Amino acid sequence: MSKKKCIGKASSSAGGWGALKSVGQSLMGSGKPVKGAITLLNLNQADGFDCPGCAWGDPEHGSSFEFCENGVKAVSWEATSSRVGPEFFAEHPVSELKTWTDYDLERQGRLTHPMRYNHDTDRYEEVSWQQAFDGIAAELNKLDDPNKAEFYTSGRASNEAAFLYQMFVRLYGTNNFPDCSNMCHEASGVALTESIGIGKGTVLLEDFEKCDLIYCVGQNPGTNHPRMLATLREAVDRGARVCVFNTLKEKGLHRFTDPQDKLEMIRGGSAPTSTDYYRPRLGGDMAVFRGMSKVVLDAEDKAQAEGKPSVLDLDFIAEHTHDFEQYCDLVRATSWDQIIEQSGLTKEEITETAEMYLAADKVITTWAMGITQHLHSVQMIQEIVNFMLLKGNIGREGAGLCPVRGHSNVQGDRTVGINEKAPKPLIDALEKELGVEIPRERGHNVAEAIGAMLQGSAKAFIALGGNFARAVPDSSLVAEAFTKMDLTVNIATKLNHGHLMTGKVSYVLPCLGRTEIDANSKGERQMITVEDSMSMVHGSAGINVPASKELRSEVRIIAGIAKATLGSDVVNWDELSENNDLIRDMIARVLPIYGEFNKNVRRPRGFWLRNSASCREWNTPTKLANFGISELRSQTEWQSVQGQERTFVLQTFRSHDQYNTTIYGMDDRYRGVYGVRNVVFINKDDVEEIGFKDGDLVDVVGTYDDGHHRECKGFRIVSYDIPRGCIAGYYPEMNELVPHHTVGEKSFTPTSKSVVVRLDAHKQ
Ligand SMILES: Nc1nc2c(c(=O)[nH]1)N[C@H]1C(S)=C(S)[C@@H](COP(=O)(O)OP(=O)(O)OC[C@H]3O[C@@H](n4cnc5c(=O)[nH]c(N)nc54)[C@H](O)[C@@H]3O)O[C@H]1N2
Ligand SMILES: Nc1nc2c(c(=O)[nH]1)N[C@H]1C(S)=C(S)[C@@H](COP(=O)(O)OP(=O)(O)OC[C@H]3O[C@@H](n4cnc5c(=O)[nH]c(N)nc54)[C@H](O)[C@@H]3O)O[C@H]1N2
Ligand SMILES: [Mo]
Repeated sequence: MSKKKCIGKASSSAGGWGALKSVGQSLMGSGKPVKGAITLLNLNQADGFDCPGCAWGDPEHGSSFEFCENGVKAVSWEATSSRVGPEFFAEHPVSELKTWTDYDLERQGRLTHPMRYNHDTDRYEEVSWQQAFDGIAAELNKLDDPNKAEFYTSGRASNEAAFLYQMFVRLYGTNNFPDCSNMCHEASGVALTESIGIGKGTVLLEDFEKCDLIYCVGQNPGTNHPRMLATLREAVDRGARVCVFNTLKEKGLHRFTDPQDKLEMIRGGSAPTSTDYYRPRLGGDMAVFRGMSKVVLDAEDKAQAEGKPSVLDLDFIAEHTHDFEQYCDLVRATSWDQIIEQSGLTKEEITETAEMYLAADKVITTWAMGITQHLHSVQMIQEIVNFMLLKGNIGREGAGLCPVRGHSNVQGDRTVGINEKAPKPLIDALEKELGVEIPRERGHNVAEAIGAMLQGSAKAFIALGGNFARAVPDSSLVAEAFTKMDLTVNIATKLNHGHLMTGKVSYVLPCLGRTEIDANSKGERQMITVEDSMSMVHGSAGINVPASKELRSEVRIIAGIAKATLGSDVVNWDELSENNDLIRDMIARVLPIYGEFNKNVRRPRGFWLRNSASCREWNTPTKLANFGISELRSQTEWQSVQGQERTFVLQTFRSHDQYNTTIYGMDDRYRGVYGVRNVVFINKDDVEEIGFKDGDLVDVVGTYDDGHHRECKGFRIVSYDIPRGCIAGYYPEMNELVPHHTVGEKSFTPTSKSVVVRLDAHKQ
């Protein structure tokens, strides 16, 4: 990590030597040598472990890790030899640790012992596992209403752990399942379920090898899904078009140097990852896609008038879709003026991009947080679907929808039942399996859990991984709410700020990570499973000796809490915690889509969970793929700040050196920022207009008039190539500015990519 704070030259392409150098630094971890090299050789191997880096699919096990800087960082961060044990906690009171940065906390290494917070000494102190389980059970059983407990899940939890967890929580009596997905791809799930009857993407990795055009929308794969760059680059290489829509010029979406290609590395070469690049304003993508549909429908009118063949797939539309005519009326009724103003693109640009679509036979659209974290994300995604339906680009080879998931098993966690909406088929099947009644009322998502915490009605909080306190909006308000709770429990690998927001009774329970050997009491090795963005399910078994003898698998920890809380009358928790095969058998009984789960998962590349939409089977109420009928918003946040002095729309995103709230280092190489994270990226004309210059410090102030003052003080201005009126900064630092009550319509996802703020001169 560089010590000096500076804004310098950005890398010329993504990947390459910069990636290797960064990988080298990662392998050094926190200064102590790690088992990195050997560990990495087993990453994504048929009998190795699944990369905890992201949810992009694996082409074939065994060849991916070398060029994936993200994966290397994630693995070496976990496989460090530094330890945070009882001595560490004896030395550092919690009030002191609270003053540390996210980076410094996690850098201390792996948690090693179950710990309980002692208010008298202000320290976490060692307890036995049984004491922890009994203590947690006592608090949970004290609550007069199980709905007063919140059970959070972060997307690294395995299918087995997540399934066991949801079974425990539902038997305990609630569907309160706030999870990281609520802050992430929830809008994709909601939109796709309504439109095509399944909340998942419809493509396989192989489809990328066959398509003619990829729209890559609102995502930064160079940092967040580096293995996707190779896919994009190959597509460009074989003559497909890759059309990017991104508010910023992201390095990885221009050129990529493949660190696996020795010749290219030596020559300093790189190859393009896109062919066309457009830069809509924040929140402007629905207008872009509406505009493109307008061009396509105009082309259809023209073709019909001239007696030429249709440009649409009329057979598909007739056989498979609902509300096409209504959609056509809506598109025709939307004015170009509104489309241009909202999107930030010209009519010519939109026409150009739509013509690519008209010319292409097989089209894939991918997207991530630049699309899902707005107020109207659900409608925006449905507009993408509408556009894709026009030419039947869903459910055939080389074409389809691809929401690119974040956490490595966030999709699988949902499939096995982490869902506050309590899906009826799942609850029915669970009741049948267990022979008892399961609650059916909807539980809390993240936004509702925050609401309950702030009101004081939530009394207990248990987290299966993650860093809720830092990942959520209004983070300092939420942190304070934690201190009023009766019980807070974190099952985690590394210490983070969430663990320091202690309730009356608090535990930190250390678990095995993906890289570590998971063995039961007889020493028999256990495997877990995960599901990637392409619905491929595969096994994962760690190879490293666990960071401490005390560590337990997530499965064993959940079983321990469950047994202490509920007893073993309904479920034999001990038996399940000894053998993950038994959990998989149970999953397959409850969710038949897994088929012969244990057999399937032992195939070399795992297996594919059948996706109804990709087979053109539409599990919607109309039994058809629905065109989503929503007008453009009358005003996006960007439009609302026009003419207001010093007021901007802020997007909060990731630097190149972080994994969500885990900060690996202080550099953002691809954006030319080194050694500093408290920055705001602004268009240089905007900087000038508001009377500042590059490098000046500003206070970024929230403008929502709801009685809570939001401010990030002393952030440094970085002049950047970004549309006027739009600014950007890093999460989680800027979560202070995201109001918890501005959430997406129907998705309830915090609007982390469109926050209205004002920039004031910095005051001490
Ligand atoms: N190294 C690393 N890998 C990760 C993560 C990490 O933190 N670090 N996090 C993981 C997780 S959980 C997730 S969800 C994914 C996140 O993956 P991404 O979605 O790539 O994450 P962000 O950094 O939030 O980047 C958002 C991108 O969208 C663009 N954007 C923002 N608003 C708009 C808009 O309105 N329109 C358009 N067209 N573009 C917009 C931004 O300029 C930026 O390039 O990555 C996963 N992988
Ligand atoms: N402003 C703003 N806020 C955002 C976002 C944004 O773009 N902008 N993005 C949102 C998104 S997309 C997401 S997904 C959320 C992320 O929210 P979370 O998933 O809650 O956060 P992470 O930072 O991924 O969690 C990191 C912690 O997970 C623990 N951990 C790591 N590996 C394991 C493991 O194997 N098992 C267990 N039990 N614990 C483990 C470690 O203790 C580590 O400190 O944040 C959201 N918040
Ligand atoms: Mo995410």
